[in-house]
Amino acid sequence: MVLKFYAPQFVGGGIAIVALALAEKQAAFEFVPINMAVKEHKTAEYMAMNPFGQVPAINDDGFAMYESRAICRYLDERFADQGATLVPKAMKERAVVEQAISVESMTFSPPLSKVVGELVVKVRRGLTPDQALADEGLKEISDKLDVYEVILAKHNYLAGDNFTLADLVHYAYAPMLAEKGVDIMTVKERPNVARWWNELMSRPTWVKLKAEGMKSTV
Ligand SMILES: N[C@@H](CCC(=O)N[C@@H](CS)C(=O)NCC(=O)O)C(=O)O
Repeated sequence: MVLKFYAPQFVGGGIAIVALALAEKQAAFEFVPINMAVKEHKTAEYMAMNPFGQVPAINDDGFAMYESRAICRYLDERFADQGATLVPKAMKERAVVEQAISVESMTFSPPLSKVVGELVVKVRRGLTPDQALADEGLKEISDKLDVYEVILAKHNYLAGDNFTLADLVHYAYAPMLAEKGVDIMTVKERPNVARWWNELMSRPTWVKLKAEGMKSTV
């Protein structure tokens, strides 16, 4: 049975990175749209796959899992012989990728998702954003990006000269801010971050996903 991908028709957050990983792996899958407005992610059937009642989730012939980064790692092994290699097999190369993913999930994403919560989600819901909270988050991200600038001066991508899952996880939130006119990724003070980010934003799989949205491949 073909792998099922459960998510709303929205390219953002963990949903975006799983959708992009599927595209990078050239994986066959069925997209199952989840309507969050009517709480389809809280039904007993859905929560049997993800007891946290959150999107995204996958079901690979009876093997269900959630947590976007964990799903991406699974997809990389599940479709090992096709598409891009997201996590290298060699121990030290893999360790460097995992190191960069830890930085993203522990220190980059938390302030970024806080800023997205204020400047994107609240605005979408007609609520007033807390600008002080957003500014605090932006300062934290800016400090991280200063270090990314040092790293990206040494090699093309975050974990070496190849695109890996370490880069892919960064598609979760930063594009959502850019769509609201908040540019933190391509400022001229960080030319290597800007080069890296512009390259990520023009990666063909991403351009296609943004243009076409989520679509089954079977
Ligand atoms: N760490 C999880 C986060 C999942 C998550 O926060 N999903 C949000 C949408 S982006 C959600 O389902 N929110 C609805 C809810 O929590 O009820 C992942 O990376 O998959």
